[in-house]
Amino acid sequence: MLVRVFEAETMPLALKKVKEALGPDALILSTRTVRKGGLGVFRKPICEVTAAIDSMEPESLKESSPEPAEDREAVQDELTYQDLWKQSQQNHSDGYPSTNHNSKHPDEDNLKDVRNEIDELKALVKQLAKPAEPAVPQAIATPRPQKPKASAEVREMRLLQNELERLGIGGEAAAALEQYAWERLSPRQLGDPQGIREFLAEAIGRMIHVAAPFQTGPNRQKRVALVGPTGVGKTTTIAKMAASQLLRGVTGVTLITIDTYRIAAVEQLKVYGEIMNIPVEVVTTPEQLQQALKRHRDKELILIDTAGRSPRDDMSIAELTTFLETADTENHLVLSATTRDRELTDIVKRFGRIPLHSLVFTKLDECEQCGTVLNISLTQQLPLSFLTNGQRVPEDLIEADAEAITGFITGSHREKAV
Ligand SMILES: Nc1nc2c(ncn2[C@@H]2O[C@H](COP(=O)(O)OP(=O)(O)OP(=O)(O)O)[C@@H](O)[C@H]2O)c(=O)[nH]1
Ligand SMILES: [Mg+2]
Repeated sequence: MLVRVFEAETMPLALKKVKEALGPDALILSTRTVRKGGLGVFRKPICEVTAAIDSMEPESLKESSPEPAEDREAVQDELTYQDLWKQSQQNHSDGYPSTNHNSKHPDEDNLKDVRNEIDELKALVKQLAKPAEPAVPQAIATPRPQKPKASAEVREMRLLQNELERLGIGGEAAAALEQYAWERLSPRQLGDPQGIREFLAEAIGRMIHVAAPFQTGPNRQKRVALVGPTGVGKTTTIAKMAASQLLRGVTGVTLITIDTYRIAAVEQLKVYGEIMNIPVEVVTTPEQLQQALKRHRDKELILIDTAGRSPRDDMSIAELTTFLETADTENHLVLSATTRDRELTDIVKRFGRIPLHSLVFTKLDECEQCGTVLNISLTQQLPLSFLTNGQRVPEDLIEADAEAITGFITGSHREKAV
């Protein structure tokens, strides 16, 4: 096992050094911050990473056949960072370093290597003799972290990071995409705006998690409830869902509202019911809901509208939870894509006491950036079931489909619409 200590000004840079020197399979043994140079608190903090690698994968390194000299430069451009690392190891395994090997005796290099290794081992022993430094973040301490290896300070990633920022993709989603790019793309691809856009379209498509479409049938009733904050578009989305199912030939659709607070809200749903010629039930207690469900037990699809609740009103969310528990519904949380990520996270947390099936994002037409759809779905680990992008019923409803959502996130749906 080869053990080495790496130092850098920041942890991501130290990890980058590890990756470059030992490759992607390096095992991180420890990380810590030490102060070097200067006096007391003025000493500069340095990140120190001790990493090890089991072997240098000699078999995989020998796989590629030598290319003609004139092609080498072009091929080099296409290599990922991982490939470049493997190539550098191959140079070493040949026994002749790629530069200066004519001017020095090979033994001189070997001797230097041995000295370096002794120095590194000494440093490691010294470090192990000290009391362990606490609080190494788990993501860094684990050998194969899923989260960022790439960092804001890595120059080659700047273009990708700017694009992520432009699309409103942040947090975990951005970190995962950066890492994926770091592992897959060559420096040339990372520097090509068109290549970055194509990469993102493909990678986002893979990351998006969509809920299965409605499955209804004569003997398989589906009960769907829309819950969420006030004014996000629940009632409009219910109407869009009902209309689109009717257009697909689903015959038995019933709307139920448990929006017991406002006459106007009940009227809004009744108007939609009349236009579509489908029954609308208004219930004010869980018992009434049970009776309504019984009356419509032959229907294929029951869509339940609920009153918007403030995420701060725990009582009202608890009351809604009780209501829905008795009805065995599939609960979709409706969120406006115009809300900020931090607020959305809080809303999902507060509505999370209701067993949530998926997320519906509305008002995508009002957003400059739609990255929030990916950010929230990923961090909250909830699939997407529908998106809406306008007030028209039923046209402005998009059944969640990874390609369509990717189009909204990357903005390519706008290019297509032009
Ligand atoms: N731009 C845009 N407006 C929408 C969209 N969906 C709904 N709306 C509008 O948002 C407003 C509120 O819609 P509602 O369906 O009444 O919202 P709600 O969630 O039922 O509201 P409450 O019942 O009061 O909680 C209406 O003016 C809708 O036309 C959308 O996708 N885009
Ligand atoms: Mg409503």
